[in-house]
Amino acid sequence: MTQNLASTVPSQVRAVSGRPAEASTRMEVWQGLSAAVVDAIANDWHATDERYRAGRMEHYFSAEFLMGRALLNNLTNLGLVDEAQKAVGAFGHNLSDVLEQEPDAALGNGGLGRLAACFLDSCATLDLPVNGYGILYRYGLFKQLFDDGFQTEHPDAWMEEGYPFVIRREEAQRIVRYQDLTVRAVPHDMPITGYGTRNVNTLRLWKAEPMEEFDYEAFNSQRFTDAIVERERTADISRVLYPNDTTYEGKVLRVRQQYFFCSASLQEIIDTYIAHHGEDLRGFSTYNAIQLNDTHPVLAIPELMRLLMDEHDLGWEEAWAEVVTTFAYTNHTVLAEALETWEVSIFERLFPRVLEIVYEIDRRFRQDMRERGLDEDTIAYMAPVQDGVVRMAWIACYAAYSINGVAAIHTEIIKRDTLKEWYALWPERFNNKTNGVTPRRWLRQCNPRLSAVLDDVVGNDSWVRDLSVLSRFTDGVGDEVLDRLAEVKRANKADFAAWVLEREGVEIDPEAVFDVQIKRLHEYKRQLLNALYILDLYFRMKEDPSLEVPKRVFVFGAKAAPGYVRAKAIIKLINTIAELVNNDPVVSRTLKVVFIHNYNVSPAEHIIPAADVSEQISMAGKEASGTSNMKFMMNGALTLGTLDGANVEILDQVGEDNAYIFGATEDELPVLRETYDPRQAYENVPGLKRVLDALIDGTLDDRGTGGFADIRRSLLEASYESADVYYVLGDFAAYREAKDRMAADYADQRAWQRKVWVNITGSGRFSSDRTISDYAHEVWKIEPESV
Ligand code: NBY
Repeated sequence: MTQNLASTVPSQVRAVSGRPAEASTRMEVWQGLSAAVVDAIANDWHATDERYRAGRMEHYFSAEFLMGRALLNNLTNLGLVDEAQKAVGAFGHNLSDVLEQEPDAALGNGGLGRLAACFLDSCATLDLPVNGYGILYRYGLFKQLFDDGFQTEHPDAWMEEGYPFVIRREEAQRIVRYQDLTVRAVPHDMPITGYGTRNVNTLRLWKAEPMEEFDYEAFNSQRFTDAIVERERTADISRVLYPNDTTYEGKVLRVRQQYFFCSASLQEIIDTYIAHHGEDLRGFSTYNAIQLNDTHPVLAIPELMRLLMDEHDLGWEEAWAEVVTTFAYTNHTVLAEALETWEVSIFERLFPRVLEIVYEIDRRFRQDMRERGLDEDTIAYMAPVQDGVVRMAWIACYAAYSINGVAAIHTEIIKRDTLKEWYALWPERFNNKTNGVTPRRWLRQCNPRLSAVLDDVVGNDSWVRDLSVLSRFTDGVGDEVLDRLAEVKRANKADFAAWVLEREGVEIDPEAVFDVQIKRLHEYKRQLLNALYILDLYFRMKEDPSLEVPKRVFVFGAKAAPGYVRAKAIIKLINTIAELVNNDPVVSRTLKVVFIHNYNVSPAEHIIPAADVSEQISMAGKEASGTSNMKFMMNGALTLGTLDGANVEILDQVGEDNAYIFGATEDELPVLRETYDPRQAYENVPGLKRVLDALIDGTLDDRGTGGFADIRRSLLEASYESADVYYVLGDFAAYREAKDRMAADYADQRAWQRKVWVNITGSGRFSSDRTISDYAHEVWKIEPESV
C-alpha cells in the first residue's frame, strides 16, 4: 500500500459525490471509502491472480455466495479499521454509521451459501489458489417484512445504488449458447482479502447480457417490443436468486442459470490452461480441481465433456479421464425433496448436445455396472437418466473423485442411507469435511470486546489466523478473565437491546437470558418446538403467578421460502405468541419474544455476540451440519441442542457439562417411531394439550387463514404415518426439562462463565481454516502460494 486512506478517501468521496467530502452523504462516503479500499488492494489483487493462474488451482463452483457486507470485513483483514475511522472522521463522519449504509450481498439462501463465503475468506487467509465462481444476481434473497405478523417478500435490488466491490471485466466475457438463445456472460469480480496476508483472491460472478446492445433489425422493422422482450429474456438468466433452501423446483430458468455459470466458468478455466500449458488438454486435471457445492453446478460435468470433445478435440475416453479427476462433490442434505432432477424434455429444449452427452454417460454407466454384476433394479435406481428424468446427484457420484458430507454424523448417514449404493461401489471416494466458519467475520469483526479479551489472554492476535491456539488457555485462567467475559457479554447485550429497540420497537432487558434461534424456517429445524415451549411457559406463569421463572428474551430470525405455506404459518404463530407475551402486563416483566425481521448476515453480526443460549434443536439426523451453532460457540453462547449435525462434534469438544443436549437420537428414532403416537403425547405430556388447543380455541388468532389449525393437524391429525414427522411432540418433554434447567443454571454466573470459556476456547476445530486446510490437503491437493 503506497498511500494511506487519509489521503485517498476524500478524493474518492469527491469523485463519487461531485461535492466536497464534508458535504457528501453517508452513502457517498461509504462508496468513496470502499473505492479507496479497492484502490489500496488493486496491485496485490492483480499479482495474486497472475500467480495463481500459472499453477494448480481449485475452483469453487456455487450457485450461492452469501457474502453479507464487504467494507468492514476488508478493513478488518487489512488492519485498516482505525485508519478508516480517522479518515472519515476528518470530514465529520462516523465509521460505524458509514458502515451501516452498506447493503448485504445476499446472493444465497442460508447455510450453504454462507459456507461458500466463509470458505473464500479462509482460502485467501491461507494463501490458497482458489477462486469462487457463481452468478451476479441482480436481486438477492428477498427482503422480509411482517404485515400483521405475516411474512411478505420484497425485491432486494442490492447493487442499484452502486457497489464498488464488484469490478466488471468486459474483456473477459464468454459466450454461452442455448438451443433457443445465445448470451454473453460478463464476469464481475469481487476481491477476497485475507487476514494478515497480501494475497487477494477472487470471486467471479457472471452476469447475462444480450449479444448485441440492440437488435437493430427488430428496432428498424418497428418490432421494438420484440427487441426489448428478447433483451429481457437474456437478463432473466441472472435476474434473481431462487429463494428455496430445501425443496428443489424444476424450473427452466433455474437450469438455465446453472448451465450459464458452469459453461462460462469452464470456458475461462480452459483458456487459462491453454495460455499456460498449451493446447493439449489431456493435462487439464493436473492443474485444475473443481468443487461442486451441492448438485446446483453438476451440469459442469457434461459441459466439460462437451468443451473438451467438441471444442478441443479430445476423444470420449480422454475427456472422461480428465472429468473424473477434476470434480469433487459436496452433499449438504439428506432430505429427499432437495435432490435435484430435471425432465429430459427441458434439456432437449435448452441444450440437446449436453443431453446427448448425458445419455452417453448413462449408457456407459449401465454397461459398466452390468460388467460389475449389479442387478437391473439397482442399475435403474442409480442410473443418470431414468423414466425421462436426469438425476444430478447420481451424475455427481458417478463422476466425482471425492464425495463428502459436512459433519461426521451426516457423512455416516449418506454412506449408510442417502448414497449407500455409491458407497458400496467406491468407499474410497467418501470423506467427511466438517463445516467451519471464519473467525474473522464471526469473532474478530463482530465481537471486538471479546476479541480484546482473547488478545490479552493469548498475548497477541495469533488466534485470528489459528483459532486452535485458544485451547491452550481453557484451563488455568483466573476469575478475572471470567469476570471480563461476563462484562463483555453484558455490554454486547446492551448494544443489542438498543439495536432491537430501534429496529423492532421492542424493549428488552440485558439482565435476561438471551435465548436465540436464527436460521431458515423449516419444519425439520423445529422452530415450532421452541414456540410451543414459550407458549407453555406463558401458561405456566398465568396458572401460577408465584412460579419462579428466570428473566428471558426469546429471539427468532428466519425467512420462509415464499411457497412454503406451513413455514409461513409458523412465522405468524411466533409473531402472535410474541404479541400475547409482550402485551401481558405481568408475564412481559419476565418474558419477551422478539422476531427480528429480514434476518441476514449483517443482523447475525449484531445478534450472535449477544446470545447466551444457542438453539440447535433439529430432529436428529436431519440437519446436515449447521454453522450458526459454531458461530454461537465462538461468541460464548451455550448450545441447547439435539445430537444432530455438528452439535455432536461440539459436544465432543466441550463435554456434557458444558452443553445442554436433549431428545431422541438418530439411531433411537426408527425404533421410537414404531410405537410413536402423537395423540398419546398430547394427552399425557404435561402442558401439551393446553398449548395445542390454544392453536384452535381462539387464544391465538391467525386471522382466519386456518394456518394454526393446519399446524395442529400436522402434529396430531395427519394420517398415522405422517403425523408429527419431525417428532416435535415426542421431544417436547425432554426439551422443556433441558431448557428450564439451563435457565436456572444461568443464575450461577461464575459456573456459567466457566462453561462459556470452555466453549470459546474449544471452538478452534470449527474455524473454516481447519475445514479448508483439510480440503486443500486431502481433496484439492493444492499448496499455499504467497504473493
Ligand atoms: O448447508 C445447509 C444445511 O441445511 C446445513 O445443515 C449445513 O450446515 C449447510 C452448509 O453445509 N443447506 C442449505 O443451506 N441448503 C440450501 O441453502 C439450498 C439452497 C438451494 C437449494 C437447496 C438447498 N435448491 O434446491 O435450490
